[in-house]
Amino acid sequence: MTSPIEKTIAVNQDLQAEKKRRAAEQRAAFAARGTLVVNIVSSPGAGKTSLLEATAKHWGTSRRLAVLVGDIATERDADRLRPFTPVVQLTTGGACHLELSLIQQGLGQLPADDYQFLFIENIGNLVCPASHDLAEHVRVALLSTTEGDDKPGKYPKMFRTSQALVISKLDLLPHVPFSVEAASDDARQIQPELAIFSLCSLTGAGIAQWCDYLDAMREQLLAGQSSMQEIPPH
Ligand SMILES: Nc1nc2c(ncn2[C@@H]2O[C@H](COP(=O)(O)OP(=O)(O)OP(=O)(O)O)[C@@H](O)[C@H]2O)c(=O)[nH]1
Ligand SMILES: [Mg+2]
Repeated sequence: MTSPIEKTIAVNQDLQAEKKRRAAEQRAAFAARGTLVVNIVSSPGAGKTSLLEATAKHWGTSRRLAVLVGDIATERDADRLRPFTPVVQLTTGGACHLELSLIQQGLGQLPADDYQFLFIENIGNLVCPASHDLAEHVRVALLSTTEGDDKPGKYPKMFRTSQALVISKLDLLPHVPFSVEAASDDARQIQPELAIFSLCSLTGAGIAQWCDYLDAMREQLLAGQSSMQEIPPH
């Protein structure tokens, strides 16, 4: 006879398997439409919205992009992004991460479904969002120079499950004790394959290289390269 604990474990495993299946299905649907989905994660205030503003400004009308932006409360980030791109604000009312079901609701509120790039700005938090697959093709961890270069090792799951690390607020380097090399080495100890960029969203320094990376990732997606499917386990 199975014990209640065994039953609970079995139900949990079924739920996890179902979530995984749904995320894989949605990821394939995005790929079939030619949409590269980029999930940006960071602590609060690291510069996610600023990076999206800078990205949208850099590309202007040359790319079709849209943003689903998550927050616990307010439409403030959507208000900031609206002059540059179609955007839907997702508010969780308290939850510390976005889930795929909310992403799918947000998709229905976007004015089109043929974007080249769909950005998801996750809730500011280096812990919970690491455990939720939002059907993204690329997970980007953003770390700002004001947070300290020791953070990758302290929040390993976030960096292990990401494909790219963006070090932001580069303009503040002269004023803060932060080593780009130390942060990069720490992150690569956890995830050796990480692509790493340093930039400043306010001046635009490094934004062109970041945008080139996104273009290259979309090219890989369109070419159906298997590496795109290799999302590290969440
Ligand atoms: N000096 C400097 N400030 C920046 C840079 N990027 C963002 N900021 C500032 O950092 C603050 C937070 O930036 P946001 O873009 O709102 O950060 P966020 O990660 O979207 O914040 P949440 O959505 O609340 O988690 C703002 O005052 C920005 O102007 C940068 O490259 N350099
Ligand atoms: Mg924001």
